[in-house]
Amino acid sequence: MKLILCAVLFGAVATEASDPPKSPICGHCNCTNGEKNSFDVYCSGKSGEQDLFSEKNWKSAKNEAYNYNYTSLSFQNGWLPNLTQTFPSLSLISLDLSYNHINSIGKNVFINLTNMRTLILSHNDLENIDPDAFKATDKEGKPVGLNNLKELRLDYNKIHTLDPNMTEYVIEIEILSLANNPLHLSDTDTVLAISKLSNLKELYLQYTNIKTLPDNILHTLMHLQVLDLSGNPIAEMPKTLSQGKNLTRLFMNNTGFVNLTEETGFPLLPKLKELHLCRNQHLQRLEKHSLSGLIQLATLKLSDNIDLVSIDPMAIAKSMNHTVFRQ
Ligand SMILES: *[C@@H]1O[C@H](CO)[C@@H](O)[C@H](O)[C@H]1NC(C)=O
Ligand SMILES: *[C@@H]1O[C@H](CO)[C@@H](O)[C@H](O)[C@H]1NC(C)=O
Ligand SMILES: *[C@@H]1O[C@H](CO)[C@@H](O)[C@H](O)[C@H]1NC(C)=O
Ligand SMILES: *[C@@H]1O[C@H](CO)[C@@H](O)[C@H](O)[C@H]1NC(C)=O
Ligand SMILES: *[C@@H]1O[C@H](CO)[C@@H](O)[C@H](O)[C@H]1NC(C)=O
Ligand SMILES: *[C@@H]1O[C@H](CO)[C@@H](O)[C@H](O)[C@H]1NC(C)=O
Ligand SMILES: *[C@@H]1O[C@H](CO)[C@@H](O)[C@H](O)[C@H]1NC(C)=O
Ligand SMILES: *[C@@H]1O[C@H](CO)[C@@H](O)[C@H](O)[C@H]1NC(C)=O
Ligand SMILES: CC(=O)N[C@H]1CO[C@H](CO)[C@@H](O)[C@@H]1O
Repeated sequence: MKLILCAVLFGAVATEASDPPKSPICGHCNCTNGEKNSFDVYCSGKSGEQDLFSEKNWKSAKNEAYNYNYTSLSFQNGWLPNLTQTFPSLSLISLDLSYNHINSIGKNVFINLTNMRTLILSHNDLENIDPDAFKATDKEGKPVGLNNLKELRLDYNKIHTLDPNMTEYVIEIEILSLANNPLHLSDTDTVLAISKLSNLKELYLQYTNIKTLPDNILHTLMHLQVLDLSGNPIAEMPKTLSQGKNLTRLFMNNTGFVNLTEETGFPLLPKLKELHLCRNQHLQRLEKHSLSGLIQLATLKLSDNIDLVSIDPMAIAKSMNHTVFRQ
Protein backbone atom coordinates (compact mmCIF):
# COMPACT_ATOMS: atom_id res chain seq x y z
CA MET A 1 0.00 0.00 0.00
CA LYS A 2 2.75 2.46 1.03
CA LEU A 3 4.78 1.46 -1.99
CA ILE A 4 1.96 2.35 -4.40
CA LEU A 5 1.39 5.76 -2.76
CA CYS A 6 5.08 6.57 -3.15
CA ALA A 7 5.01 5.63 -6.82
CA VAL A 8 1.98 7.86 -7.45
CA LEU A 9 3.55 10.84 -5.68
CA PHE A 10 6.81 10.39 -7.49
CA GLY A 11 4.96 10.31 -10.79
CA ALA A 12 3.18 13.60 -10.05
CA VAL A 13 6.40 15.37 -9.04
CA ALA A 14 8.21 14.11 -12.10
CA THR A 15 5.54 15.44 -14.50
CA GLU A 16 5.52 18.85 -12.85
CA ALA A 17 9.30 19.11 -13.02
CA SER A 18 9.58 18.16 -16.68
CA ASP A 19 6.49 19.97 -17.89
CA PRO A 20 5.76 23.28 -16.11
CA PRO A 21 2.59 25.17 -17.03
CA LYS A 22 3.16 27.30 -20.10
CA SER A 23 3.29 31.09 -19.66
CA PRO A 24 1.78 33.43 -22.29
CA ILE A 25 5.24 34.84 -23.11
CA CYS A 26 6.37 31.35 -24.11
CA GLY A 27 3.31 31.17 -26.34
CA HIS A 28 4.22 34.39 -28.17
CA CYS A 29 7.98 33.89 -28.11
CA ASN A 30 10.31 30.91 -28.25
CA CYS A 31 11.34 29.57 -24.87
CA THR A 32 14.01 26.99 -24.36
CA ASN A 33 14.05 25.06 -21.18
CA GLY A 34 17.51 24.89 -19.67
CA GLU A 35 19.07 23.50 -16.53
CA LYS A 36 17.16 23.58 -13.25
CA ASN A 37 13.99 24.46 -15.15
CA SER A 38 15.36 27.80 -16.23
CA PHE A 39 14.05 29.48 -19.39
CA ASP A 40 15.78 31.38 -22.14
CA VAL A 41 13.27 33.49 -24.05
CA TYR A 42 13.86 34.51 -27.64
CA CYS A 43 11.54 36.78 -29.58
CA SER A 44 11.99 38.41 -32.95
CA GLY A 45 9.68 40.77 -34.80
CA LYS A 46 7.09 41.23 -32.08
CA SER A 47 5.60 44.63 -31.21
CA GLY A 48 6.86 44.51 -27.66
CA GLU A 49 4.53 46.71 -25.71
CA GLN A 50 1.88 44.08 -25.07
CA ASP A 51 4.27 41.19 -24.62
CA LEU A 52 7.01 42.44 -22.38
CA PHE A 53 5.67 44.67 -19.66
CA SER A 54 2.58 42.91 -18.41
CA GLU A 55 3.41 40.77 -15.42
CA LYS A 56 0.59 38.38 -16.34
CA ASN A 57 2.41 37.37 -19.52
CA TRP A 58 5.28 36.00 -17.49
CA LYS A 59 3.08 33.90 -15.16
CA SER A 60 1.09 30.79 -15.75
CA ALA A 61 -2.61 31.46 -16.23
CA LYS A 62 -3.41 28.10 -14.62
CA ASN A 63 -1.00 28.40 -11.72
CA GLU A 64 -0.29 32.03 -10.72
CA ALA A 65 2.09 30.90 -8.01
CA TYR A 66 4.35 28.92 -10.32
CA ASN A 67 7.72 30.60 -10.09
CA TYR A 68 9.47 30.66 -13.46
CA ASN A 69 13.20 31.07 -13.58
CA TYR A 70 13.70 33.23 -16.68
CA THR A 71 17.47 33.55 -17.10
CA SER A 72 17.69 35.40 -20.40
CA LEU A 73 15.49 37.41 -22.71
CA SER A 74 16.46 38.31 -26.22
CA PHE A 75 13.88 40.59 -27.79
CA GLN A 76 14.97 41.82 -31.19
CA ASN A 77 13.61 43.45 -34.33
CA GLY A 78 10.65 44.94 -32.50
CA TRP A 79 9.42 48.48 -32.19
CA LEU A 80 10.22 50.15 -28.85
CA PRO A 81 11.07 53.78 -29.77
CA ASN A 82 10.19 55.09 -26.33
CA LEU A 83 11.22 52.55 -23.77
CA THR A 84 9.37 53.93 -20.77
CA GLN A 85 7.44 51.04 -19.26
CA THR A 86 8.89 49.17 -16.32
CA PHE A 87 9.78 45.52 -16.73
CA PRO A 88 8.08 43.30 -14.17
CA SER A 89 10.15 41.62 -11.51
CA LEU A 90 12.04 38.83 -13.31
CA SER A 91 15.13 36.83 -12.45
CA LEU A 92 16.81 37.73 -15.79
CA ILE A 93 20.60 37.60 -15.85
CA SER A 94 20.84 38.75 -19.44
CA LEU A 95 18.63 41.12 -21.44
CA ASP A 96 19.19 41.73 -25.15
CA LEU A 97 17.09 44.53 -26.67
CA SER A 98 19.02 45.08 -29.88
CA TYR A 99 17.37 46.19 -33.16
CA ASN A 100 14.28 47.79 -31.61
CA HIS A 101 14.55 51.42 -32.82
CA ILE A 102 14.92 52.53 -29.19
CA ASN A 103 15.57 56.25 -29.09
CA SER A 104 14.80 57.04 -25.49
CA ILE A 105 14.95 55.19 -22.21
CA GLY A 106 12.79 56.54 -19.43
CA LYS A 107 13.22 56.30 -15.70
CA ASN A 108 12.94 53.03 -13.80
CA VAL A 109 12.60 50.78 -16.87
CA PHE A 110 15.01 48.17 -15.46
CA ILE A 111 14.35 48.84 -11.79
CA ASN A 112 12.91 45.36 -11.08
CA LEU A 113 15.61 43.43 -12.93
CA THR A 114 17.94 43.30 -9.99
CA ASN A 115 19.85 40.16 -11.06
CA MET A 116 20.72 41.52 -14.49
CA ARG A 117 24.43 41.16 -15.32
CA THR A 118 24.32 41.81 -19.08
CA LEU A 119 22.33 44.49 -20.90
CA ILE A 120 22.58 44.74 -24.67
CA LEU A 121 21.12 47.83 -26.35
CA SER A 122 23.06 47.51 -29.61
CA HIS A 123 21.69 48.62 -32.99
CA ASN A 124 19.14 51.14 -31.77
CA ASP A 125 18.64 54.90 -32.25
CA LEU A 126 19.91 56.14 -28.91
CA GLU A 127 21.42 59.63 -28.96
CA ASN A 128 21.12 60.65 -25.35
CA ILE A 129 20.56 58.34 -22.47
CA ASP A 130 18.44 59.69 -19.67
CA PRO A 131 20.62 60.23 -16.55
CA ASP A 132 18.12 58.12 -14.59
CA ALA A 133 17.78 55.36 -17.19
CA PHE A 134 19.63 52.81 -15.08
CA LYS A 135 18.47 54.04 -11.72
CA ALA A 136 16.95 51.54 -9.33
CA THR A 137 15.77 51.86 -5.75
CA ASP A 138 16.57 49.78 -2.71
CA LYS A 139 14.07 48.40 -0.20
CA GLU A 140 13.87 51.75 1.62
CA GLY A 141 13.25 53.55 -1.65
CA LYS A 142 16.71 55.12 -1.80
CA PRO A 143 18.20 55.45 -5.29
CA VAL A 144 20.83 52.83 -6.10
CA GLY A 145 22.22 51.57 -9.36
CA LEU A 146 22.02 48.33 -11.28
CA ASN A 147 24.60 46.94 -8.94
CA ASN A 148 24.87 43.52 -10.51
CA LEU A 149 25.35 44.82 -14.04
CA LYS A 150 28.77 43.82 -15.41
CA GLU A 151 28.31 44.25 -19.14
CA LEU A 152 26.69 47.12 -21.06
CA ARG A 153 26.65 47.11 -24.84
CA LEU A 154 25.61 50.35 -26.55
CA ASP A 155 27.29 49.80 -29.91
CA TYR A 156 25.65 50.87 -33.21
CA ASN A 157 23.63 53.77 -31.84
CA LYS A 158 23.91 57.55 -32.38
CA ILE A 159 25.45 58.38 -29.02
CA HIS A 160 27.72 61.45 -29.06
CA THR A 161 27.91 62.33 -25.38
CA LEU A 162 27.47 60.48 -22.12
CA ASP A 163 26.15 61.91 -18.88
CA PRO A 164 28.25 61.27 -15.75
CA ASN A 165 25.03 61.02 -13.76
CA MET A 166 24.02 58.10 -15.97
CA THR A 167 27.19 56.03 -15.54
CA GLU A 168 26.93 56.54 -11.78
CA TYR A 169 24.13 53.96 -11.81
CA VAL A 170 26.11 51.30 -13.66
CA ILE A 171 29.29 51.85 -11.71
CA GLU A 172 30.14 48.14 -11.37
CA ILE A 173 30.38 47.38 -15.09
CA GLU A 174 33.49 45.65 -16.36
CA ILE A 175 32.63 45.56 -20.07
CA LEU A 176 31.47 48.62 -22.02
CA SER A 177 30.97 48.85 -25.74
CA LEU A 178 30.44 52.22 -27.37
CA ALA A 179 31.65 51.03 -30.76
CA ASN A 180 30.12 52.51 -33.91
CA ASN A 181 28.78 55.67 -32.30
CA PRO A 182 29.75 59.24 -33.33
CA LEU A 183 31.38 59.89 -29.93
CA HIS A 184 32.66 63.28 -28.84
CA LEU A 185 35.48 62.14 -26.62
CA SER A 186 36.68 65.72 -26.18
CA ASP A 187 33.51 66.54 -24.28
CA THR A 188 34.40 66.79 -20.58
CA ASP A 189 31.13 65.26 -19.38
CA THR A 190 31.66 62.24 -21.60
CA VAL A 191 35.22 61.79 -20.35
CA LEU A 192 34.04 62.10 -16.77
CA ALA A 193 31.23 59.63 -17.45
CA ILE A 194 33.69 56.99 -18.69
CA SER A 195 36.33 57.79 -16.06
CA LYS A 196 33.86 56.96 -13.31
CA LEU A 197 33.77 53.35 -14.48
CA SER A 198 36.92 52.40 -12.63
CA ASN A 199 36.13 48.66 -12.71
CA LEU A 200 36.26 48.48 -16.51
CA LYS A 201 38.24 45.56 -17.89
CA GLU A 202 37.13 45.79 -21.51
CA LEU A 203 36.41 48.97 -23.47
CA TYR A 204 35.31 48.89 -27.10
CA LEU A 205 35.70 52.19 -28.95
CA GLN A 206 36.15 51.02 -32.52
CA TYR A 207 34.62 53.15 -35.29
CA THR A 208 33.75 56.05 -33.00
CA ASN A 209 35.62 58.63 -35.11
CA ILE A 210 37.96 59.55 -32.26
CA LYS A 211 41.39 60.98 -33.07
CA THR A 212 42.96 60.13 -29.74
CA LEU A 213 42.13 59.11 -26.18
CA PRO A 214 41.64 61.73 -23.46
CA ASP A 215 44.80 62.34 -21.40
CA ASN A 216 45.08 60.22 -18.27
CA ILE A 217 41.98 58.14 -18.98
CA LEU A 218 43.96 54.91 -18.65
CA HIS A 219 45.35 56.11 -15.37
CA THR A 220 41.79 56.13 -14.04
CA LEU A 221 40.78 52.91 -15.80
CA MET A 222 43.64 51.06 -14.18
CA HIS A 223 42.11 47.60 -14.47
CA LEU A 224 41.59 47.83 -18.22
CA GLN A 225 42.77 44.69 -20.03
CA VAL A 226 41.16 44.88 -23.47
CA LEU A 227 40.97 48.03 -25.60
CA ASP A 228 39.72 48.26 -29.17
CA LEU A 229 40.51 51.48 -31.03
CA SER A 230 40.20 50.09 -34.55
CA GLY A 231 38.68 52.08 -37.38
CA ASN A 232 39.51 55.48 -35.92
CA PRO A 233 41.60 58.24 -37.54
CA ILE A 234 44.33 57.92 -34.89
CA ALA A 235 47.62 59.07 -36.42
CA GLU A 236 49.64 59.50 -33.23
CA MET A 237 50.03 57.15 -30.31
CA PRO A 238 47.64 58.43 -27.60
CA LYS A 239 49.75 59.70 -24.67
CA THR A 240 47.66 57.90 -22.07
CA LEU A 241 48.47 54.51 -23.61
CA SER A 242 51.66 54.43 -21.54
CA GLN A 243 49.39 54.24 -18.48
CA GLY A 244 47.73 51.03 -19.70
CA LYS A 245 49.76 48.90 -17.32
CA ASN A 246 47.22 46.08 -17.20
CA LEU A 247 46.40 45.97 -20.92
CA THR A 248 46.69 42.45 -22.31
CA ARG A 249 44.97 42.85 -25.68
CA LEU A 250 45.02 45.94 -27.91
CA PHE A 251 43.31 46.32 -31.28
CA MET A 252 44.40 49.08 -33.61
CA ASN A 253 43.31 47.84 -37.03
CA ASN A 254 42.52 50.42 -39.67
CA THR A 255 43.98 53.48 -37.97
CA GLY A 256 46.01 56.41 -39.33
CA PHE A 257 49.62 55.51 -38.43
CA VAL A 258 52.29 56.15 -41.08
CA ASN A 259 55.81 55.60 -39.68
CA LEU A 260 56.29 54.23 -36.20
CA THR A 261 59.69 54.87 -34.64
CA GLU A 262 61.09 54.39 -31.16
CA GLU A 263 59.72 57.84 -30.25
CA THR A 264 56.33 57.56 -31.97
CA GLY A 265 55.81 53.82 -31.50
CA PHE A 266 54.34 51.81 -28.66
CA PRO A 267 55.14 52.72 -25.07
CA LEU A 268 56.08 50.13 -22.47
CA LEU A 269 53.00 47.95 -22.00
CA PRO A 270 54.34 45.33 -19.62
CA LYS A 271 51.37 42.93 -19.79
CA LEU A 272 50.38 43.23 -23.45
CA LYS A 273 50.13 39.78 -25.03
CA GLU A 274 48.20 40.47 -28.22
CA LEU A 275 48.34 43.37 -30.69
CA HIS A 276 46.33 43.68 -33.89
CA LEU A 277 47.65 46.21 -36.38
CA CYS A 278 45.86 45.10 -39.54
CA ARG A 279 44.40 46.99 -42.50
CA ASN A 280 46.34 50.18 -41.76
CA GLN A 281 46.20 51.73 -45.22
CA HIS A 282 48.80 54.42 -44.50
CA LEU A 283 51.29 52.43 -42.46
CA GLN A 284 54.69 52.45 -44.22
CA ARG A 285 57.48 51.72 -41.78
CA LEU A 286 57.96 50.00 -38.46
CA GLU A 287 61.33 51.37 -37.41
CA LYS A 288 63.87 50.16 -34.89
CA HIS A 289 62.36 49.67 -31.40
CA SER A 290 58.89 50.86 -32.48
CA LEU A 291 57.42 47.76 -30.82
CA SER A 292 60.09 47.14 -28.20
CA GLY A 293 57.89 48.31 -25.34
CA LEU A 294 55.73 45.22 -25.80
CA ILE A 295 57.94 42.98 -23.75
CA GLN A 296 55.39 40.18 -23.22
CA LEU A 297 53.93 40.16 -26.73
CA ALA A 298 52.89 36.68 -27.87
CA THR A 299 50.61 37.47 -30.83
CA LEU A 300 51.15 40.21 -33.39
CA LYS A 301 48.76 40.52 -36.33
CA LEU A 302 49.98 42.67 -39.20
CA SER A 303 47.88 41.57 -42.17
CA ASP A 304 46.54 43.69 -45.05
CA ASN A 305 48.77 46.73 -44.52
CA ILE A 306 48.95 47.58 -48.22
CA ASP A 307 51.62 50.31 -47.92
CA LEU A 308 53.90 48.64 -45.40
CA VAL A 309 57.34 48.57 -47.05
CA SER A 310 59.76 48.19 -44.16
CA ILE A 311 59.94 46.40 -40.84
CA ASP A 312 63.27 47.05 -39.18
CA PRO A 313 64.93 43.83 -37.95
CA MET A 314 65.18 45.53 -34.55
CA ALA A 315 61.54 46.72 -34.56
CA ILE A 316 60.63 44.44 -31.70
CA ALA A 317 64.05 43.78 -30.23
CA LYS A 318 64.68 44.49 -26.57
CA SER A 319 65.56 48.11 -25.92
CA MET A 320 67.52 49.29 -22.90
CA ASN A 321 65.11 52.20 -22.61
CA HIS A 322 62.29 49.78 -21.87
CA THR A 323 64.17 47.46 -19.58
CA VAL A 324 65.33 50.37 -17.42
CA PHE A 325 61.74 51.26 -16.53
CA ARG A 326 60.75 47.68 -16.00
CA GLN A 327 60.04 46.89 -12.36
C1 LIG B 1 17.88 29.82 -12.44
O1 LIG B 1 18.57 29.15 -13.48
C2 LIG B 1 19.95 29.39 -13.52
C3 LIG B 1 20.52 28.71 -14.75
O2 LIG B 1 20.25 27.36 -14.77
C4 LIG B 1 20.58 28.92 -12.22
O3 LIG B 1 21.96 29.20 -12.24
C5 LIG B 1 19.92 29.62 -11.05
O4 LIG B 1 20.43 29.11 -9.84
C6 LIG B 1 18.42 29.42 -11.08
N1 LIG B 1 17.81 30.25 -10.06
C7 LIG B 1 16.91 29.77 -9.23
C8 LIG B 1 16.34 30.75 -8.23
O5 LIG B 1 16.53 28.61 -9.26
C1 LIG C 1 10.58 31.11 -33.10
O1 LIG C 1 11.52 30.30 -33.79
C2 LIG C 1 11.17 30.04 -35.15
C3 LIG C 1 12.17 29.07 -35.72
O2 LIG C 1 13.48 29.48 -35.46
C4 LIG C 1 11.13 31.35 -35.92
O3 LIG C 1 10.75 31.13 -37.25
C5 LIG C 1 10.13 32.28 -35.25
O4 LIG C 1 10.16 33.54 -35.91
C6 LIG C 1 10.46 32.46 -33.78
N1 LIG C 1 9.41 33.24 -33.17
C7 LIG C 1 9.64 34.39 -32.56
C8 LIG C 1 8.45 35.10 -32.02
O5 LIG C 1 10.75 34.86 -32.45
C1 LIG D 1 8.27 59.31 -27.93
O1 LIG D 1 8.30 60.38 -26.99
C2 LIG D 1 8.43 61.65 -27.57
C3 LIG D 1 8.49 62.68 -26.47
O2 LIG D 1 9.03 62.17 -25.31
C4 LIG D 1 7.28 61.93 -28.49
O3 LIG D 1 7.48 63.17 -29.15
C5 LIG D 1 7.19 60.84 -29.54
O4 LIG D 1 6.04 61.02 -30.32
C6 LIG D 1 7.12 59.48 -28.89
N1 LIG D 1 7.17 58.48 -29.94
C7 LIG D 1 6.38 57.43 -29.94
C8 LIG D 1 6.52 56.51 -31.11
O5 LIG D 1 5.58 57.20 -29.06
C1 LIG E 1 24.16 65.60 -12.35
O1 LIG E 1 23.29 65.76 -11.26
C2 LIG E 1 23.59 66.86 -10.44
C3 LIG E 1 22.66 66.83 -9.23
O2 LIG E 1 21.40 66.41 -9.59
C4 LIG E 1 23.45 68.14 -11.26
O3 LIG E 1 23.78 69.27 -10.46
C5 LIG E 1 24.40 68.08 -12.45
O4 LIG E 1 24.22 69.21 -13.28
C6 LIG E 1 24.15 66.82 -13.25
N1 LIG E 1 25.17 66.67 -14.27
C7 LIG E 1 24.91 66.69 -15.57
C8 LIG E 1 26.05 66.56 -16.49
O5 LIG E 1 23.77 66.75 -16.00
C1 LIG F 1 46.59 46.75 -12.37
O1 LIG F 1 47.92 47.17 -12.13
C2 LIG F 1 48.19 47.63 -10.82
C3 LIG F 1 49.64 48.09 -10.75
O2 LIG F 1 50.22 48.18 -11.97
C4 LIG F 1 47.91 46.55 -9.82
O3 LIG F 1 48.09 47.05 -8.52
C5 LIG F 1 46.50 46.07 -9.99
O4 LIG F 1 46.23 45.02 -9.14
C6 LIG F 1 46.24 45.66 -11.41
N1 LIG F 1 44.87 45.29 -11.57
C7 LIG F 1 44.52 44.18 -12.18
C8 LIG F 1 43.05 43.94 -12.28
O5 LIG F 1 45.32 43.41 -12.65
C1 LIG G 1 40.95 43.58 -36.26
O1 LIG G 1 40.50 43.66 -34.92
C2 LIG G 1 39.39 42.86 -34.58
C3 LIG G 1 38.99 43.14 -33.18
O2 LIG G 1 38.08 44.17 -33.23
C4 LIG G 1 39.70 41.42 -34.86
O3 LIG G 1 38.63 40.58 -34.49
C5 LIG G 1 40.03 41.29 -36.34
O4 LIG G 1 40.25 39.95 -36.67
C6 LIG G 1 41.21 42.16 -36.65
N1 LIG G 1 41.72 41.97 -37.99
C7 LIG G 1 41.25 42.45 -39.15
C8 LIG G 1 41.98 42.06 -40.39
O5 LIG G 1 40.26 43.15 -39.22
C1 LIG H 1 57.72 57.99 -43.53
O1 LIG H 1 59.03 57.56 -43.80
C2 LIG H 1 59.43 57.74 -45.16
C3 LIG H 1 60.79 57.13 -45.33
O2 LIG H 1 61.67 57.58 -44.34
C4 LIG H 1 59.39 59.21 -45.49
O3 LIG H 1 59.73 59.41 -46.86
C5 LIG H 1 58.00 59.77 -45.23
O4 LIG H 1 58.01 61.17 -45.43
C6 LIG H 1 57.59 59.47 -43.81
N1 LIG H 1 56.21 59.89 -43.64
C7 LIG H 1 55.78 60.55 -42.58
C8 LIG H 1 54.35 60.99 -42.60
O5 LIG H 1 56.51 60.76 -41.63
C1 LIG I 1 66.48 55.75 -25.58
O1 LIG I 1 65.57 56.68 -26.13
C2 LIG I 1 66.19 57.87 -26.60
C3 LIG I 1 65.09 58.82 -27.10
O2 LIG I 1 63.85 58.25 -27.07
C4 LIG I 1 67.15 57.54 -27.74
O3 LIG I 1 67.80 58.72 -28.17
C5 LIG I 1 68.19 56.55 -27.22
O4 LIG I 1 69.01 56.15 -28.28
C6 LIG I 1 67.51 55.32 -26.63
N1 LIG I 1 68.49 54.46 -26.02
C7 LIG I 1 68.56 53.16 -26.29
C8 LIG I 1 69.64 52.41 -25.56
O5 LIG I 1 67.82 52.60 -27.06
C1 LIG J 1 6.52 43.17 -10.00
C2 LIG J 1 7.26 44.19 -9.25
O1 LIG J 1 8.05 43.88 -8.36
N1 LIG J 1 7.09 45.43 -9.63
C3 LIG J 1 7.75 46.52 -8.98
C4 LIG J 1 8.70 47.17 -9.92
O2 LIG J 1 9.28 48.32 -9.32
C5 LIG J 1 8.31 49.30 -8.95
C6 LIG J 1 9.06 50.50 -8.43
O3 LIG J 1 9.91 50.15 -7.36
C7 LIG J 1 7.36 48.74 -7.92
O4 LIG J 1 6.38 49.70 -7.63
C8 LIG J 1 6.71 47.51 -8.50
O5 LIG J 1 5.91 46.90 -7.53
